[in-house]
This record gives sequence, C-alpha cells and structure tokens, in this order.
Amino acid sequence: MAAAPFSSSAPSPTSSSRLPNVSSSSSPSLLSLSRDFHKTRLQAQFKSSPRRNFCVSASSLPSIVTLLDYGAGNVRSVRNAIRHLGFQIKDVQTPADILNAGRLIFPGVGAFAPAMDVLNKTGMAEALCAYIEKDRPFLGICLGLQLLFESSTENGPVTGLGLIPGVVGKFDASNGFRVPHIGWDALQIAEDSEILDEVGNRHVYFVHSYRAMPSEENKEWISSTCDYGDTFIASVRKGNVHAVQFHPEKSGDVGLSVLRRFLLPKSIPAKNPTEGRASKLAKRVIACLDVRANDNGDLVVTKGDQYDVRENTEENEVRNLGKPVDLAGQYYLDGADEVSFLNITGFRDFPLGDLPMLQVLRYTSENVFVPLTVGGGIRDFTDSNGRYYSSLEVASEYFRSGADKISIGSDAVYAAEEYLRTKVKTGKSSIEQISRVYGNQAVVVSIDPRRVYLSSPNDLEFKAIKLSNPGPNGEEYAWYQCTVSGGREGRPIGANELAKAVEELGAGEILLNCIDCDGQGKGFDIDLIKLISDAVSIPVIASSGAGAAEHFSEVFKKTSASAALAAGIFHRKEVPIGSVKEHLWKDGIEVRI
Ligand code: 1PR
Repeated sequence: MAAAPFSSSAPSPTSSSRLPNVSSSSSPSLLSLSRDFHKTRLQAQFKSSPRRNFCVSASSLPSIVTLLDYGAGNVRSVRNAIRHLGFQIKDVQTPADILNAGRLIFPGVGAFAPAMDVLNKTGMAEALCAYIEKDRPFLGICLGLQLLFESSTENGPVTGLGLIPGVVGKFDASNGFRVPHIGWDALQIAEDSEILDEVGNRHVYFVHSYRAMPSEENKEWISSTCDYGDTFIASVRKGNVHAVQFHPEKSGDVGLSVLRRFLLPKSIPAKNPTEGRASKLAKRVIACLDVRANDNGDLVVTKGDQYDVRENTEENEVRNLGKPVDLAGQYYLDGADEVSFLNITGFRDFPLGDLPMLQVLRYTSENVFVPLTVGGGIRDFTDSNGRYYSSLEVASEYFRSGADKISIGSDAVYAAEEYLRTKVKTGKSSIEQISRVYGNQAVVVSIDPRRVYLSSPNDLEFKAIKLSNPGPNGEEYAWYQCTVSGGREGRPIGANELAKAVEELGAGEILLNCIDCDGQGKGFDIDLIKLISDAVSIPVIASSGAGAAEHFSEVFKKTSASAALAAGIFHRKEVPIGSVKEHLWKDGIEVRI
C-alpha cells in the first residue's frame, strides 16, 4: 500500500480540516507563492514539447466520477488516469456525496488503521457500507479492497468495513519471497469479472505487504487471485461492486483498460484476450533519469561516467541528454516498468526550493502510468529563514506531486551509521519517519558504493568478498564503501552493513548503484549485487554499468535482483527498452511485454 499522511505528524493538503481531502490535486502548499513566480518559465520549459502528445484523446463524454480521497499519498495518479480517460472528478466532501455518487472510486492508500479511523470519524464508513450494500458502482483500489474485509492484522487487529469475510494479513517473507510484493505480476482470473476482460495473461502492478486470502466464506466474491508465496485475492467483484489489490492507474495500458471498463461498463464489448504471456512476477526494467540544473539553470537529464557528469571539453559543461518530462514519457511508451528521477544535486540544494523537479513530476504523472520514483535531497532541513522542514515534509511534497516512491541516498547512510553505533531506532530518521506514514514499500534507499580493493579480507569490520575479476593490482578481494553527496565523500560503512541496517529501519527496496561501473557499459557488478540481494529480504534494484541486453540477462540469472536499472544506454539510444525485454524473454526470464 502507499501513502497516508493523515496521521498527526504528517503534513496534509487539508491539514486545516478534519474532513477527508476534497481539494484538487493542485493542493495549496507552503510553496504556492513562489510557484506562481516560476510558473511562466516552467511552462515554457516543460510544456513546449510536441512529444507530450501521446495520451489517449479524451472523448467528449460528460461523465463524472466521484472520488473518495481522504488526503493521503499519490492519489494524483488515479486522478490523472481518470482524466486521461475523459472523465471529470467530483471529490467526496460529505457522506452524502458517497450516497449520491453515480460511480465511486476509492483509491485507499496508507495503513489500514488510520484509514478506518478517518472513515469512522467522518461518517464515511457508514455511507460506504450503505452504498456498496445497494450494489452501486464501486471500485476500490489496493487498501480500498482490503478495507472491505472484516479486519486486518496491520498494526492490529483492526476492524474493517466487514462487507467481505476474511482477515487481511502480512505476506510471509520466510519462504524466500521478498516483502513488500513490488512489481508486475500475473493474475488467475477466477470468473468473468467484467473489468478484467482485457487483462488476460498480462501483468499488472502491485505494491503491498498485506493481502487478503481466499476462503470458503469469501469465494463468491473472488474474481481473480495471484500467486506470491501463497495464493492471495487480487480482485473481488459482486454485481456492480469491484475492488482490486493491484494499481490499475500504475499498470500502463492494461490498467487503463481496467479503469475504462469500470467507467464505461456497457459501451465496451466483452473481449477474451489471447495475447499476453504473463505467468509470474516479472523482473522489472527501469529507466533512470539523473536530473540537475545545467549552467543556464535549466533542468536537464544528465549522465555521468563514474558520477562525473561534466563534458570533457574546455567549457566543462554539464552533459545534457534531454528534457526530463519528454524522456520519461518516451520511456513509458517504450515499455519501461518504472521511471526513476534522481535529483543528483539534491544533497546540496533544498529540494522544496527546487520547484522545477516538483513540476517535472506533476507533468510526467499526467501521462506516465507506471510507477515513478524520485530521489535527491530527502532529509531534514532548516532554510535560511530558520524554518525547519522534516524529511517527511519533503517526501510528502514529492508524493503529492506524483511520486509513488521516494529514494533516500546520503541521509540513509547517516541514519544507518547512527543505528549501527547506538543499536537504537529513534523513529526520527528519514527512513523511519517516511515509512511509518507512507509504508515501507514507498521508501527506497539508494546506495552509492565504491570498491576498495584488498589483497586479503582479514581484520576488516566490513564485509569483504572474493572478486570474480581481480582488481587493478591483482587484488582478489574488495569491500564496498558507501559514499554520500553524490560519491564525493566515502563513509565508514560498507554496502552490506548499510543494506541490512536500512531494511531494519524500514526501507522497502534498495537501489544498488556502483560508482566503479557507472556509465562504463561493461555490465553490472555481479559480485556486489549478489552480496546485497542475498543479505536482505526486500527487493533489490541492480544499477550501474548496463551496456547491452545480455547484461540484464546476466544480472537476473546470477543474482536474485528484482529489477535492473539503466540510464546511459537508453539515453544514447544504443539499446531500446523493447530489445532488452525481448532478449530477456527469449532467455527464459519473465518480463512484462
Ligand atoms: O544523497 O539523498 O541527495 O540522493 C542523491 C541521489 O543522486 C542518489 O540516489 C545518488 O545515487 C544520485 N547521484 C548523485 N550524484 C550522482 C552523479 O551521477 N554524479 N547519480 C548521482 C547516480 C547513478 C545511477 C545511474 C546508474 C546507471 N546515478 O542511478 O543512473 O549508475 O547508469 P548507467 O546505466 O549509465 O551505468 P541524496
């Protein structure tokens, strides 16, 4: 599940109100004044591109869909998907709005307990039950499915709406399956579910740690299941009431077809798709955009060689490989399973002062319906006026702007060092703060390690490994030293120690870079990726060094990485994403095609 800043400490667009968030996606924030100031320039920078015209043309449908958004995480994506399909949105402001809805979407986000708390306190729970019991058109998404059940063990037991028999429980990580369940998985469609007519054997995007299980008592509700360690309920349907555990708004064209069939049930003929070959969780191929302002102050996609992003020319300018929104849109069309933005100078700038980055997210999320991750500068910060911003506030602004996950680099290193030194979880680190409110599946830790070669592994407090290929002076061993500030400073902590510590602190995924391999095109650092993916039970994204489709096969065959990320080969158009996936598929590796 994602996102829930409706707990007391979290900033919310509706923090002045006890009612659920009924504001539009352009919620007012601390930054609205300066946003106006930048608007004209930003529009010129982002809106001019002809490549952004890749959305489905909105029909002239006058239809309105009612959205229940109680002020949490990335509901912007659901809004964008609904609008993309040509519908207008009416936000629920009172329980009566639920009862009067013609068609209601409930994208539940965040944790079970605080969501139920809001629904109960505002009278929405009662209205939802009445609406669903009358068989009115309803679509619950993710937590919006789980809340229909009797209870959840998430920070509980916590009582749910009780419309479907069953208890929502946590995935069991002990059987070797990584938790959270993040990625594109296959469904077993149990019966004609109407809205899943175009899904068939295609992958859809899941991100959650809790799930409902099929039973005798709830079998009449089940419209599809998914296998991940055990068989869990992927969707339910009874009459006009639907709910899905996966995220249609993040599942590309297939997900949009699910939403379209819910919104226009009668107008689309039933279809039994024969295409698609999904059978299990796919290995993800991620396109990464390292973003920073160039010397003219424009935000550009850049790419380094071992983290040096400046051209080897007299001018020494920042390498410019394109516009972030355009490239992200292109990679979505090319089949990227996820797009990551790393604001690579975020460690020295204040990201909430970096309005273009927020604007990049907003524009990208209008047309890109796969998960978006953003990193760079997520930490507590006090500005020059003495105003303190918690890392949670920084992350919240990113989530509100369209991010599904945030990625923490330098600050995660400091937090892990502190945790390993004191053995105490203070609850105050950025990882802990953000995962507590948004769930650990929304928190990625980006590790930037550099090899330190050794001739012998003895007497070292950090985990060293025997290398497959010896170092420059024949060294047979290395440890991987973590760095901060974009690789500028080495820290006294190894990648292995960091990965385990951040998992304990609440990270849900690791983005594993390697400074030695970055931009070299010689393949991923298999030794490093094996070391880390064996050390943790959360998903690991292999990064740095991809130069050919074969490198992706190699990393998936030799390690248990869940995803592989590349930048340079995609930006320079050397190997298209489609070719990478085709190659993986031919090599017997499950991918979303
Ligand atoms: O420390 O929380 O502010 O986060 C900063 C973020 O910016 C970190 O995630 C860090 O990895 C990233 N970063 C900082 N400086 C650089 C740089 O390049 N000078 N980029 C940088 C890191 C690494 C990859 C890259 C892969 C694939 N980029 O993500 O995209 O290595 O490249 P390739 O396929 O071309 O080999 P904070």
